[in-house]
Amino acid sequence: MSPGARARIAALRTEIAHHDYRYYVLDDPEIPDAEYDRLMQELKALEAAHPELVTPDSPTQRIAGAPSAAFGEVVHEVPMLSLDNAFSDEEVAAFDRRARERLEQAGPLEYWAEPKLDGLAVTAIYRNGRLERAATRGDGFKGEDVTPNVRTIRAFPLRLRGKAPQVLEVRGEVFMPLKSFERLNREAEARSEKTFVNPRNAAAGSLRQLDPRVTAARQLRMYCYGLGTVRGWSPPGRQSEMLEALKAWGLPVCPDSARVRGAEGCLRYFREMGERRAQLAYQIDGVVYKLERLADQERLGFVSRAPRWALAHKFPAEEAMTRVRAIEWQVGRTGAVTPVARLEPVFVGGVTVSNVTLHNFDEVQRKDVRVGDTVVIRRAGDVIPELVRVIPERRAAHAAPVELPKRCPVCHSQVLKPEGEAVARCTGGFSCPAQRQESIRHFASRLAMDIEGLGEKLVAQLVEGGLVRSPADLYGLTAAQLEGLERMGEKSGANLLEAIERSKRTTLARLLYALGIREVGEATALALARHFGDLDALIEAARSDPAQIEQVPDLGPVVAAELHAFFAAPAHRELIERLREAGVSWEKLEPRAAALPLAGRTFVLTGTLPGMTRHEAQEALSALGAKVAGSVSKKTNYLVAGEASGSKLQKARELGIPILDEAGLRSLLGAHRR
Ligand code: D41
Repeated sequence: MSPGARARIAALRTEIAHHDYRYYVLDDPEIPDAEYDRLMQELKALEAAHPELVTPDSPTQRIAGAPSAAFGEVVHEVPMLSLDNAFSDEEVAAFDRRARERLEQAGPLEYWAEPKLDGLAVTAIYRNGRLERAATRGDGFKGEDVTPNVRTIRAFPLRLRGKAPQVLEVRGEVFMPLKSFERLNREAEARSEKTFVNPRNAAAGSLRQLDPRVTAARQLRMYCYGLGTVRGWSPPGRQSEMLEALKAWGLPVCPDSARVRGAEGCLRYFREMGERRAQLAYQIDGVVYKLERLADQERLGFVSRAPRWALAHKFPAEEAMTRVRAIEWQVGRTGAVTPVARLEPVFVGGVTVSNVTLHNFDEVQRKDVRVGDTVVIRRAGDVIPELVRVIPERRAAHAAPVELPKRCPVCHSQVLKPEGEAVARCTGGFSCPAQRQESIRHFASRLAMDIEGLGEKLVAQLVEGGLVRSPADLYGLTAAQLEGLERMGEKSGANLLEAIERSKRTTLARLLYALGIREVGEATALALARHFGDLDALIEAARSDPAQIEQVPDLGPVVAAELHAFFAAPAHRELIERLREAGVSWEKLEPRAAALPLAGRTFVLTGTLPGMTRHEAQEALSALGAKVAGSVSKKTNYLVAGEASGSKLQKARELGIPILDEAGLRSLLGAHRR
């Protein structure tokens, strides 16, 4: 036996005991659940390889959850089982196959599928219809008596409706809806009190209160999913019927559960809930499948602590722990100097994350992120990964606070952060290669001059090689110059020159947007173009009478000031001259042209479009005057649905609202865009 294993086992046990204490006693976990699970898995594996080292006090030998001495102990007459976990489709298929084999069933089995609520399991005993006692699950055999607290939860009826059995023990999950959780944390923050890291800990913390009045104020909910001891009633033969009976007695059950067929039906339900997850009022961490027929459940029975007839299918963990390797500063098109944390790559929410933006220096200070820190990274759904918090317990003694660089990491010009503003900026302007590169990339981008094939890497090469300093230089590039670039063949060089040539015929709105004037997004550029009709009229107004710009619908003094400053700079006027000389041209419009083509129309976006970000779609639509709303209603004119569209798509179908895919959206935009 290796002495390393013995030491590691001891270290893991100590560490797990520490986290059990933080989690169960203090309600204040230090690390994400996935990290705790990893420690437990490692310990289990080591003990499996060295059975002689297993001791009765190892955390693997019990499910943690020592009842706190403050609460009375309740022994569960029928133990509260745990659930086996699956993390992949294959595991679900294997679960279904085993069940079919044991039941000797050839056809598909019926399952009851329900969301796996992220709360805490509670059991409640009704005697002759009255709530007598409620307890937490604890270790499955004994839990804590939380009767006075549970009595305050309005979701728990104090009396059952109708004719109730002599004894009815119901089991379910107590949880805190997301809205209540957010409100609780907002209020705690306002009072400078500690906040809860997630709704489950908030629910646990609220239920395990010595003062039930605190519980009463916390808006806890419960959904029932099972039974314990029952006397004077024979439960019906199906899971769904059993839940119907509970409902009839006035007990809350989850409305989002469904009957499904076979492993395929289970997996379809899993994906559907994955899509709906972000819109649910409560937090879930997966779904649970249960054999629908009670007779089948009884035949399968259970192994050690978990039934063979149920399975929890978990979503990939949304939070994971990793280390900050470095904090770097990136310089954007407008000179904004943005901190980015470089991470030890970590798998979270289904992807590997190695960078997260920290947005700005204030954010770095607020979160107090330092190089070398252990941090929690979160990636929920398709949302951009974020750094949630630092784990201060794991900080090295010598870690120094991050400072805002005094000089631009690219051009070494001064970095300034005006008082009261969050954004620090490089003052190098067009002399800064980073700003140059970003503004050229923006100039060429799809919604700007739309130069196909001029991507990030190519722009970097052109700028670094000194071939392009200003967007106008693009129009002077030659085949010979392009030939010298990496990965640039004769054909792709010719294609690029052709794309550059094509971009010369453009619209005023595109050109204005392409110039990258601060505060001038696509919608503003279009409004300006329509209002002024031509560039010279706009420049004249911006320079001599910026108040005229405020005449444009929806534009105010901020845009006016930015336009004034932009066109006052000789370098910018020279750029425009050079673009014109190179042959960039656009059609003059009648000033103050008619209302925008999509004015008065409301669009809703859902799911991901394959070739367009949500932001791009939104900008393009609002540039044409359309309103983009967040939810589908009778007032919605079109739903734009990408991949993985969920409940919005369903609702739009129900309401008979026209549905566009990306191609449909593009043709609609194309029909109106000049
Ligand atoms: O929503 C849940 N968290 C949930 C938990 C659920 N929907 N069903 C569950 N079913 C069971 C069995 C099958 C053992 C009656 C559960 C749990 N157990 C459970 N909760 C905590 C430990 C086990």
